[in-house]
Amino acid sequence: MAKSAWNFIDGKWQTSSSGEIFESRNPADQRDVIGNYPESNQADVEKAVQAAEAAYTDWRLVPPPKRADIILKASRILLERKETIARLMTREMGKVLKEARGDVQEAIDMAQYVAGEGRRLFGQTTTSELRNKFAMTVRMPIGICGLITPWNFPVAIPSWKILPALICGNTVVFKPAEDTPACAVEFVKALEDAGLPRGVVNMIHGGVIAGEAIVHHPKIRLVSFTGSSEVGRKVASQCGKNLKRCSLEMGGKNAQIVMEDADLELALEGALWGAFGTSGQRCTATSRIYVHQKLYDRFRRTLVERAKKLVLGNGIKAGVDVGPVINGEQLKRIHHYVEIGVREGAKLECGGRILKSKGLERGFFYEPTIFTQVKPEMTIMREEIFGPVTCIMPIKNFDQAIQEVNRTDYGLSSSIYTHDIDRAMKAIRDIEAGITYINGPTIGAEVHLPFGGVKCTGNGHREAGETALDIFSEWKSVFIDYSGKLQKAQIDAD
Ligand code: UN1
Repeated sequence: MAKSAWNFIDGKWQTSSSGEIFESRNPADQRDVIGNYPESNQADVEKAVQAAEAAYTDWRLVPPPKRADIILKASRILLERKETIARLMTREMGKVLKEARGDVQEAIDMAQYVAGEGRRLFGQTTTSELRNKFAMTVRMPIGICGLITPWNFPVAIPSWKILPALICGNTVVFKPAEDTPACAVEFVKALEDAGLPRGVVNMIHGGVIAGEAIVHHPKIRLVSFTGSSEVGRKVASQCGKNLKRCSLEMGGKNAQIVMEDADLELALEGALWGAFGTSGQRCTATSRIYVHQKLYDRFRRTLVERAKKLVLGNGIKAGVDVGPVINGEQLKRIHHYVEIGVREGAKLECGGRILKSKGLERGFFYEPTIFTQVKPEMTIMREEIFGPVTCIMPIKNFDQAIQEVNRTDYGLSSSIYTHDIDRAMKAIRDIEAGITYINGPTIGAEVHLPFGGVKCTGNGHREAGETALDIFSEWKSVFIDYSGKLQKAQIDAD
């Protein structure tokens, strides 16, 4: 049964003034309608901003440990509802149930981590160059934050943005992806049920119109966006014009290196999980694999064998390894990339087809796909595909591997399988990426460490970890002079 839900503004669930709605449907079976959601417009964003502005007056003064109490309560609520939300997530965006549980767990972890910050939010105390003077730094909230999130981690990523924003004392206008409104509703409900005061988090459903209204709104002082580089660039330039703070987390073209001394079995398991987990729809997904020539044939053969055995299907069913991709447009886009790969001369080792076999005909299923005989300049080796497609290329030595890994516009995640400590250390030093795994796949970052990337992956910020606080707060330097006279810094004494 389709349910309708609404925007959440000033603590009230309400429809959009546009009167228009959009549907959320199950990508594994398009007959299954999850619900109808309002297509919001500028007027809705305006209302949300007004609510966020009014709520900010008091929220910024709530002691951070009290803000943390609410966040911790939300984590308990999410834990109680973990199974229900995970099932809804599999239904709404397709990832297999185990991974959907992981997505909710990531939000629980983030809530627990952020709640701890309520009793930290450390600044510095330091010396002064003058007598009887004290100096320190404190974090200040920024104001109203506009948070725009993607569909691939429909609960985890909203938690990465909303919770650090809240602990710092900001209020929020949140626009979840149009493909996953139901999951976003569940996350916001957990905050509502945890006792978050009205207006502190406001949620607006919708697409480009709502998103642009958020980015353009003069009272929204910060925009945090996770999504494609194409949209990210637009967000950044608009924010640049208005001198708004803007934090971006965009694409990846993440690579795994397998050296000749690697544990082959471990490297294979990692590659299979990194490339095809979440149907390759993670910004951290493994889309390039560089294997030492000594292991190349065995690695290639076994990975292809195993990829062929992966079971595609509705992620709610036990035994299914790979769910559908998010929607028809994305399915076409993935296939288009595969066609380009073939045209440019890469060898399709397996996959490469949209699957319409029995039981899958009403969903968006793409076969796990592996290319070999690839060249660095090929489109499939350069552009982010965001689907179950990976490329394997042989390398002669470590130096070549590092060079190839860095030959990309992106720099999110990376991995090397080796037992050579010197090489591992050099990889940590020389790979241009925000995340490097030693003997682990490119996916699976933990919430208490900074998350983000270099080059075109981001714009210098890091979500998660303590660094998230730097996105959502401003520093103030404070000088307290208790000398009772005018003291002049930098001026030579008479
Ligand atoms: C993303 O794909 O945008 O590191 C986030 C990982 C997950 C988060 C991925 N913890 O793979």
